[in-house]
Amino acid sequence: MRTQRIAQIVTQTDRISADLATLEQLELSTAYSNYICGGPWLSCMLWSTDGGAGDGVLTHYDAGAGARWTPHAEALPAVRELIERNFKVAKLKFARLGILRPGSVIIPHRDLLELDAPLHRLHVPLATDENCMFTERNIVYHMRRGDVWFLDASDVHSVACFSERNRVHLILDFGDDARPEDIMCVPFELGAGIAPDCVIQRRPIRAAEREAMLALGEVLDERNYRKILELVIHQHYRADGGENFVWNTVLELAERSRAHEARDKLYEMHRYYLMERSD
Ligand code: YCP
Ligand code: CO
Repeated sequence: MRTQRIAQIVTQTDRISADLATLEQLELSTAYSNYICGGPWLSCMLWSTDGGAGDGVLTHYDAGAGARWTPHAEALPAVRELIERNFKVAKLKFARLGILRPGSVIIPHRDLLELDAPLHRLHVPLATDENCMFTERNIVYHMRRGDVWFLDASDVHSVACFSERNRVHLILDFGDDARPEDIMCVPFELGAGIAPDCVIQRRPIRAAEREAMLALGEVLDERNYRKILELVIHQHYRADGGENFVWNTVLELAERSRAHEARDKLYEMHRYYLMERSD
């Protein structure tokens, strides 16, 4: 199934706002923060395959123990009700809240590489604004509050939170065997992909900007390679540099540089985020 908005639901209520305030008080997981530049990725597991809140890493939960609510769900009753009212939990494996802090970006990556069986992933933005952006391949788009999105997480994606406030998404993972009627309480139509009204148009990148990025190879070293990657990701959200701009640019600037240690680290990261990983 391709990435697309499949429905819209009510997410803006005082009780949800109260839950989002409570969320700040809970002990959150920092798992997957290595995917982020400029801050942590915080998550709160609400439903898992073994009922434990766990450490937030999907491969660390017991797959056959009986999926159910975690203790965190009790602290967030409105979010729990939102899930129960709109989604069918029979094939639900994980439900979690993911928080991205202002100024953070997610490195372009593919998910699920480390899982034995693929998942069907949905995103429901609970707190977001027009300065929060998603990228799939080279399409930059908004997921608006109250939208329910199906996300093909096996495709390369990236995120930016340039809002002044936290971006909070509810992320639901259903088993590979879930059919559309096993996912939502109301039937939904599958469409053709990311609707044009969600897409953010970027101007083409200027040649001088591209050169400026590649010239960063001159200062690249083993201390700043993540910062340089972050800068290139920021540029991708400003202007369209073409398919695979971020990874092509960092690997090319690394090739041009004499910083062999940093170059090798970037190649290792590229492999981990896009091709192969076991954890
Ligand atoms: C995402 N993928 O793309 C998640 C968040 C990193 C892995 C954390 O939203
Ligand atoms: Co992801």
